Amino acid sequence: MTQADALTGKLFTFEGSEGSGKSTQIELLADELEKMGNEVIVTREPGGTEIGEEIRHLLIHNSAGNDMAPEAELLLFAAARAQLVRQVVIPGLQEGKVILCDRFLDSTTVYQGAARSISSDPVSYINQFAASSITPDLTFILDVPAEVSIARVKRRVTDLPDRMEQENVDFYKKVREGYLLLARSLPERFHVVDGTRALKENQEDILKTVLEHI
Ligand code: T5A
Repeated sequence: MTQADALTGKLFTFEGSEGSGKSTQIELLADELEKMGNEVIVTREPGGTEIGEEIRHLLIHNSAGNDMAPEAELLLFAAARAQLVRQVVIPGLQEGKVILCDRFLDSTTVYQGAARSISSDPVSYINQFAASSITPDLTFILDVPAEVSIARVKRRVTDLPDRMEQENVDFYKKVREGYLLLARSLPERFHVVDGTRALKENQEDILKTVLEHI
């Protein structure tokens, strides 16, 4: 862990494109870890705090968001993260808890950086500032082809239109490539999981890997 020694907990983050299976695996993992006696916090980005959930609504479900400039989008994701880190992540790590976070700063690197083409310097600086330089102990990337993402998202029924899910296949391909590039550049932090495998197989892989870190 890169943060100060007083932070005795662990932060595991889950990344990947829409429908890749992050939430499903987080839920399964949280159950297992709690049964083993760990104190677990499950949270998500954007969201996880009252302020973050309001920002989430603005980013994802608000129709006015269709005209949002990529730079405004970047700063709103960062604002939600800044709140989550200070209100949930740092206190949880100080209390020795295991935090499972559905998306974190790598989502910004990939979606706003690689897929929306904002240059890497501001993305990287804003990420570090928002996350107070907190780095996950380990990040799982649930990797699925763009077509699988789109098919899974289409199966889901929601009553609100989701702006981010209306992106085309090229966008999802850029997201996937962005994650795989990150994983190649920092192999010690990333663990890539084939999101098209059976749920149980991935559940066992993720649990085994987490147990090696706690
Ligand atoms: N975003 C976010 C940014 O652009 N920048 C940022 O900095 C941040 C933090 C978040 C959006 O915001 C963007 C990225 C996103 O576009 P969201 O609604 O939170 O939006 O979307 P996701 O995080 O992608 O959540 P999803 O629910 O879409 O995907 P999950 O959690 O990966 O998938 P899950 O577990 O819900 O599974 C989807 C379906 O697939 C099935 C499940 O049963 C479910 O039906 N499934 C499988 N089916 C077969 N085999 C498997 N192995 C399966 N695993 C799951």
